[in-house]
Amino acid sequence: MAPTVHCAAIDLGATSGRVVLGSWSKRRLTLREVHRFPNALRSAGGHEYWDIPGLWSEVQAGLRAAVAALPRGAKLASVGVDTWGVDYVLTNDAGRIVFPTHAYRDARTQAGLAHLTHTRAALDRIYAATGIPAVFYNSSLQLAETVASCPAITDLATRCLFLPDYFNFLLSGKMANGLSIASTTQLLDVHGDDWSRAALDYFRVPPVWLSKPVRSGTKLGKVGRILRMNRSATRGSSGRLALPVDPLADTQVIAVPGHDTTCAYDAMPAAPDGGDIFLSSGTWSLVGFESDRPLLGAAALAARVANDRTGRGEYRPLVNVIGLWLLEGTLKDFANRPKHDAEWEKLIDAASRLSPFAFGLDVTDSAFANPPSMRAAIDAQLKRRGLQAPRDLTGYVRLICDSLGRGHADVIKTFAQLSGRTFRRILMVGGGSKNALLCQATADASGLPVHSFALEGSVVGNLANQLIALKAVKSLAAFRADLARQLTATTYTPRR
Ligand code: LFR
Repeated sequence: MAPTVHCAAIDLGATSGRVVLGSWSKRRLTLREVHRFPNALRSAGGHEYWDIPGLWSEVQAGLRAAVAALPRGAKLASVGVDTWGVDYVLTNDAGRIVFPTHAYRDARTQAGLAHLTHTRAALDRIYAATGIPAVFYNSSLQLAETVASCPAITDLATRCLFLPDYFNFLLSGKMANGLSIASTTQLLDVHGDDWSRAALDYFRVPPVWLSKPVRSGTKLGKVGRILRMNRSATRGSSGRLALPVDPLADTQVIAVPGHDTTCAYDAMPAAPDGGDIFLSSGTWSLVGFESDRPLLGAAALAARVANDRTGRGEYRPLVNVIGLWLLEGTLKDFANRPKHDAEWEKLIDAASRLSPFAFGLDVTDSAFANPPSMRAAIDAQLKRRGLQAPRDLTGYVRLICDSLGRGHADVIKTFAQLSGRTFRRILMVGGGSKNALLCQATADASGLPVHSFALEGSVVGNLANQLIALKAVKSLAAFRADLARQLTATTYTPRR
């Protein structure tokens, strides 16, 4: 019988991160969350940043916890990192950070975004070259702003490592850009698997900062070497320096799809006939499908279709809907965020019992990107439209979930029109797949059944890609078939 294979998934999200030990045995995946920690934007001087060293210390704590959770005598075969898209670390050749990492919600890209969207020819050219629409968070706009506002950076930096690339480097000592995360930048050639010269030139990004992206499954090196450098030696009673044992010395660092959304999509127990639309519901709602060709042209650009790539190079046209960021922001304003599942259920239940509003929010409103108060931003939109704001938190929850459901349905309709496909089911993973109101609203608005898997999709996809690289699983299709047998879906049937 094949031995159990143990892998660790490091999954960093904008609001929380986790390290999960995955154990694969008899074609079943067992998950054990060994470390979870909050993540947040850090503001200083009117800008937004990420605490990269802080995240690294959480990653290390998580790896130690994963090792501690292994059955006696077992080894950790590999580790893989996925993160949110677009953000990056600029380093020199030695890997030293030479510029602080801004968070993608920093308003610094607004001027570049306005310039690009008002220059029709450039907008069309960049979309034709990269398949990525102009959105405030794109790495392209962020890098352009960095180079323009701090020109000395072109002397200081020699490498641009996107977040999964950077953590892979800390773990393995190897610098590499990964394909799936590269496809979120608006700098990758949509027709190939290398950087787009046209886009690099337009945004003035030094090409030497980037290397040809590697595919998912690439083995980057062993964890041990770099962690050994980081472990602090302790002085024993004899006065001699003693290094703790290194249980990770044989652990491979495997490049999984570095983009969390790609991992989440890989975890979908999809039918092979292409009739499934995917919804990864978290901070963002990511609505898309898998395809062997990109969706390009004026209509796709107008619909803000992003032609992200899988770790294998295929396409997954997708639209970002604002997602649970709307709800999270509103909960913050009410200082009343549910603390555990039972409290969440109570709130969602109460909101489900309200009668629906006669109107929805325009979820594409750019005022929702990073407002000081989400509730105030919602109220301002409603006021502009001559509509009454909800009376209490329950009312906001109802309005937000129904509006997101409508937002999901609009995207699905556009995808059906643009691709000529007929979608038969919506597969849903991520935090929002536990939200019955959101699932039902999505089914009702789209007229399609929602199969919700209450699954941490990114973690599962991350582990799947490690298992494939380790040859413990034959292919993604084989993994999905096994996973489909293991999972039970809650199905929400459209009510009208
Ligand atoms: C989700 C996600 C989205 C990306 C957004 C910003 O976590 O990765 O796919 O568009 O974050 O990076």
